[in-house]
Amino acid sequence: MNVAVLSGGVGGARFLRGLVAVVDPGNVSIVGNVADDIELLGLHVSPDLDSVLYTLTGRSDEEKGWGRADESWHALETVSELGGEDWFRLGDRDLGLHLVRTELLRAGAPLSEATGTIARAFGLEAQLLPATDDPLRTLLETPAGTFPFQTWFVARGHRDEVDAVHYAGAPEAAPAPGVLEALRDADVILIAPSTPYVSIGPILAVAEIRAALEARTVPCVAVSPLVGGRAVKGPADRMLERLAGGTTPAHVASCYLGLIDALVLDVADAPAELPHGIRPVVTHTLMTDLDAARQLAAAALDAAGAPA
Ligand code: FO1
Repeated sequence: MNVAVLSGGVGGARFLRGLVAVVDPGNVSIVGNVADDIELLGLHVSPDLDSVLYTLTGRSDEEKGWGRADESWHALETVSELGGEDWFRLGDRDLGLHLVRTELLRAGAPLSEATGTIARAFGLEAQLLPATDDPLRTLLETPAGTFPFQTWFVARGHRDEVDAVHYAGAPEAAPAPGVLEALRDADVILIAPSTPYVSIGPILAVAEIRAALEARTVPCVAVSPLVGGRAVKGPADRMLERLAGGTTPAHVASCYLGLIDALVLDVADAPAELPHGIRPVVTHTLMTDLDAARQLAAAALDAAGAPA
């Protein structure tokens, strides 16, 4: 059974770790968000792809959910001493990956090729695909101004309320090689429990990816990132409140109209009435450990009529 998953960073990575425990990782294709990528200290950083890569290859910092386990920060200390940009914390081990990725990109490789090279070297069994090789960036319009994603999220601690989200570059962005094939060959398509506006939204802003989902002939199931109307971590609840008008499962589903057949939601959010015939599937969605993530992935596959 082939499974294609649209995924953001931390929450998506945790879900994917459960998924590859219940289906053959070789049959899993991950379409990852790249709209919060950032150029920093001359390096190209792809936080969401890296969170997935580190998590699935056992290298991630479990507590933070991003960056490497057993990390040290000597390079960043030097950056600070020299008055360089140190607000976005790049650890020594993490920096090694950014050096290699940036070198590959400078030599002319598209991001998808660089990602494939790095993923193979790290022993990733699933296929990790950036949604696009083209420049695609999330911009947050707030009362304090319009900010690139990491400026809003990290530098400003996502304190500013968001009035609108823009995906710069989306009209010109084409799916990266392999993305449409993965969606076409999938028996099931899943949308990971990532923030709809800033993690999944940019992937769906690539017109050919959205069209592929609209034209799907196989089930597509999304997993809500909310538990009891609250985000487990991050700004998903505040964004849904402000941009969709609330944080019920119906508000989450409204982000995926025409794209999903079922929404997996937490017991704390049940019962739920969903629009457009989207089927609610109620389970425990909090991924406290690997077993919980495995059960959530199994529930999503079950909801798609494709039990693991
Ligand atoms: N998140 C933070 O809150 N602060 C950081 O300094 C930070 C650095 C960082 C470095 C590499 C990386 O891959 C991720 C990093 N993140 C950091 C997480 C990142 O901002 C978010 O996880 C995603 O972009 C949101 O999905």
